[in-house]
Amino acid sequence: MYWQRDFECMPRAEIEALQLARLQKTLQRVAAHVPFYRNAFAALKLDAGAVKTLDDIQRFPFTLKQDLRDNYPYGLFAVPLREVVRVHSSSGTTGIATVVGYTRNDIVTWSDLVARILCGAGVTPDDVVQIAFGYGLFTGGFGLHYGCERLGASVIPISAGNTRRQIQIMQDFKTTALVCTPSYALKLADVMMDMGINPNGLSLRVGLFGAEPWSEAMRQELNARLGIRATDNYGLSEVMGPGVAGECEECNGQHINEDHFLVEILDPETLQPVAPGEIGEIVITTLTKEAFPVIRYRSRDLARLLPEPCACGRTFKRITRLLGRSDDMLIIKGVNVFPTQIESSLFAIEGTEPHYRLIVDRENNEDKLTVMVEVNESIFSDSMKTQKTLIDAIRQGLASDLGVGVTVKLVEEKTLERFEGKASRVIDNRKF
Ligand code: DLL
Repeated sequence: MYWQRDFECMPRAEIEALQLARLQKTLQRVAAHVPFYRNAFAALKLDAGAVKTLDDIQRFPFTLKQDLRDNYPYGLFAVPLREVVRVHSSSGTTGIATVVGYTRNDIVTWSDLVARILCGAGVTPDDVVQIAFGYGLFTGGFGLHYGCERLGASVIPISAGNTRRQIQIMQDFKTTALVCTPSYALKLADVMMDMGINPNGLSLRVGLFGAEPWSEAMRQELNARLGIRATDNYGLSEVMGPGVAGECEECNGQHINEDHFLVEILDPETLQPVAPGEIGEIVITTLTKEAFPVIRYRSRDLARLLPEPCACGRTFKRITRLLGRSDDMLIIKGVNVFPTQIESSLFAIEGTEPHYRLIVDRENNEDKLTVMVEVNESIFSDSMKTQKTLIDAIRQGLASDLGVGVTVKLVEEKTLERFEGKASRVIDNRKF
């Protein structure tokens, strides 16, 4: 099922022609209206009007999160504030917030792009969609909300938190689609169990999860525990919010809304394109944004393009699920480790629960990674010998999957903090 078939299934040559026309327009608009871009282009003697091919984008400078901060709050807006109808902001964990704006047209586009993602995941106007993303400056709640209304589904704008009430409402209002972070979906599944509610007795059938990295193993867990088909969707506030890319019912990679975003996958070191299908950083240029266009925004997110066409009929390129942000990558004794890799390995081990924490220390000039993982009641109260066997299994599993030795600590079920928004599972105590 498609929301805007003419675009979503456009022949490749037409997509690229449309991208080029929109890119030319965007470059000219930012050069005319945003001093930051005008100056950056002038410094490199770039003529925004002289772009002839999509590859010409490679000559243009990058935009970094720091550039958004330096121009806080409205310095990169390409329209006067009177044309802006919505402002969102991402606080991040460090530094000042970044602020983004939307014109009335931007909101219409955004709603359509999110509707595409919902539709691709199998949501229809008959669905009752519970949005458990926070509503506020975060783009997740409002972004999904407008997309759902655009699609014509019935929206329950419950926002994040108040987990028992979420479940009560899910039961009473016959929610069929759940929208939240994958870690919150896991918490909902746990609390359902505590409340003695069998998810099979609910009406839930599909999950749209995003806003944080998660593993394929976590998808299988959520599918099994909630009786749903869990789909992945990707976006970032600097570029728009949710609606940049999302999975179709094939659940095998996220289609990029390429008529609105030009995506490059670059080697984060050399900043040159990686070979097709290799992992690299997602760099995005918006092609239609009015209030807040960005040129070559360095997301720091790592993924690879899936070159094969998708069975769903969409012609938009797909990215794999995200490996994570390059900032989240842990370097342990020189080995690069992503938290999602650890998650996948833990899932493969019988007896562990899908709740874990990663703690990194430096002792005697050596990195030390401690994996704290919850284990089920019976193992936790079992003999030292059983626990030691499990610890060894986890250590060996991680050593062979990651190529790095770790310390494993088993903790009792339900002792690690649960998340209602984006999970934060890594504590890095190293001083750099
Ligand atoms: O998280 C937008 C969003 C809301 C996307 C709801 C999907 C659903 P930010 O708060 O600006 O915006 O955070 C963006 O979150 O750069 C990624 O690192 C991460 N992220 C978003 N979606 C995914 C995903 C929203 N599906 C940052 N998988 C991005 C992995 C994701 N990471």
